Amino acid sequence: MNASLVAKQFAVEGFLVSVDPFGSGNINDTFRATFRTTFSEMRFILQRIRRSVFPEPQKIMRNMRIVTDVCHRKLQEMDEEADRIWQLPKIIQTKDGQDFYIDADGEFWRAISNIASAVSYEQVQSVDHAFEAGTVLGCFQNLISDIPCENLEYVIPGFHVTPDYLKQMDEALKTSEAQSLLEHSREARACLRLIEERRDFCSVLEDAKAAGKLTLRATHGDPKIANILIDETTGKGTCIVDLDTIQPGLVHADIGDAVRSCCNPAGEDATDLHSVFFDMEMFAAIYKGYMRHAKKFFTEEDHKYLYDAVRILPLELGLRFFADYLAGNVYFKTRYKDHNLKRALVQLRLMESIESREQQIRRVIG
Ligand code: GN1
Ligand code: MG
Repeated sequence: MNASLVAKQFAVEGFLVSVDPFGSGNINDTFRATFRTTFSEMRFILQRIRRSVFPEPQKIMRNMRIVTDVCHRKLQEMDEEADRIWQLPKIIQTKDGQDFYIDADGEFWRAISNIASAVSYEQVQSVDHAFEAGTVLGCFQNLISDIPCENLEYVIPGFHVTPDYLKQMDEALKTSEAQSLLEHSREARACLRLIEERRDFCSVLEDAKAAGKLTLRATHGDPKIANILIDETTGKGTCIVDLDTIQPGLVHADIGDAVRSCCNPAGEDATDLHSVFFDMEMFAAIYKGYMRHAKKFFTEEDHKYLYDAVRILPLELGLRFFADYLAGNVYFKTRYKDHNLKRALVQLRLMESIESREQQIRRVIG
């Protein structure tokens, strides 16, 4: 069903003016719908959820309902002492009171409120921007830190379980298609070598979890810089969006992911690998912003694994892109041939840059 027809299924007043593609997600299809009445205009975000990635999309909405209810209540209580207005999307229900809509083709759609007067950037803009990104993630994690994991669903089983991605790569490598890709591409062989050299390291966070050193908490799952919105007027962080991947996990995956995205000023889609490096100034800033709030729930053990988190997330994402390249680009949307291979190379280059700065990074972490 097309997005305009679907938009009209949600409980929004007025006349549908437009539905346009929105954002730059790699998985779901996102649109922004605008409705108008004689006296007002209402915009909301409409998304078609990729069933091959999210096997049970209802679970996304159950988690989102729990998390947004908790956060909205706390944010309202916080108003007095807060240094800014925090925002967080609200679920917009269908006309018959459901949190999602399933169309005639069986496609799963949901609508959430639009965040007012805020912008997002694909790449970090400044040290202040990095600080704000850290502040927003830390604040969000703190808000959800008392939600019991038992209350949350696993929307993507194995999400951010790095050794599972190794298994996916190993499976893909068994196919003749993947072997042929390797045979014909020096870059693909370089990727594989960089990953193989770190095979043992891939289980560092999972081992710490199994040993009881790190515990599961409610996590965002995808706090990349583009998912953190900045208030157009004040320049302060105001919101974290893309709440699809909320599920029990390690806060390390969140902070590692935010760092890998924020401290690479060349961005995920850099075409010149020489432009990719780990920016220490950005790291110091995002870390400082993050700890403002995260210190309220961070333990000593959490602290010990921070460097590993910073190192493993670009490795993990590089591995995910590379495994998808080998498997024929079935998970991430791609815009050109070998896009996933190029993306993998960027992440692995970033990882090497992190490794070469290990001592500096550890000094900042303290
Ligand atoms: C995907 O679709 P998007 O852009 O929100 C991916 C993240 C990656 C990200 C890299 C569910 O997120 O894990 O970090 O691409 N989301 C999922 O850009 O796999
Ligand atoms: Mg996402």
